[in-house]
Amino acid sequence: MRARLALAVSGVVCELREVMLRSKPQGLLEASPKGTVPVLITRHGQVLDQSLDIMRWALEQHDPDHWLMPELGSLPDMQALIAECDGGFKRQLDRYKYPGRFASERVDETIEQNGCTAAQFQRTEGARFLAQLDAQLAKTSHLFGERAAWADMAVAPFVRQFAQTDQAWFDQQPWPDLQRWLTNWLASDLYSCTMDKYPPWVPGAAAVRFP
Ligand SMILES: N[C@@H](CCC(=O)N[C@@H](CS)C(=O)NCC(=O)O)C(=O)O
Repeated sequence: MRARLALAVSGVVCELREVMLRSKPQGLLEASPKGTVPVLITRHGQVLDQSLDIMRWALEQHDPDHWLMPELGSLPDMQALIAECDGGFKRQLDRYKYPGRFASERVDETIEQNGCTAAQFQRTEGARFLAQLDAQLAKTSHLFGERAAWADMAVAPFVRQFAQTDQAWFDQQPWPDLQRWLTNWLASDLYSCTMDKYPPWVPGAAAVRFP
């Protein structure tokens, strides 16, 4: 989603190959043995296999909406917020969303004493980052000013996942500005274009252009 957002806004056209994670094409694993998506191969053969690197690369080619030049703060400020998202918050999101996958992790005694599940504990931890975003969004309509920038687009997909894990709970939280920001993003054309579905790529398939 992150890669598609940046490619879409930049207008840098690529050949899109949809991957089913349970059946990864050999070419994907040859390009990037870690086998995660997204992967972007530039026309010079450079392999980018981190979504943030792909975003950055696309925006460095063409950044018509100035996502790399926020209205408030700087590029390093945005990077610091994205690092918080990709560090602690993503870890909490994964454990909240997929508690079964992390069931073998040691459950801290304090969680047990407080009578909450490990998933609820992670939700509470993740909520601190979301409250921080809400406070930032109370000042301006986007994270770094009145217009969207790179940090909004890098963080929003994970906030969406967190919200959708228990939408009723998320809707009840005292985060009106975060809720407004997420709702507006989910209603945007940019978001819709990242949600378009494509058939899984198979060798010899006709090239699919994106955006
Ligand atoms: N840090 C990487 C994480 C990429 C990642 O974990 N992608 C997931 C899908 S969203 C994946 O490919 N998982 C591999 C799998 O499930 O086999 C990035 O931001 O690009």
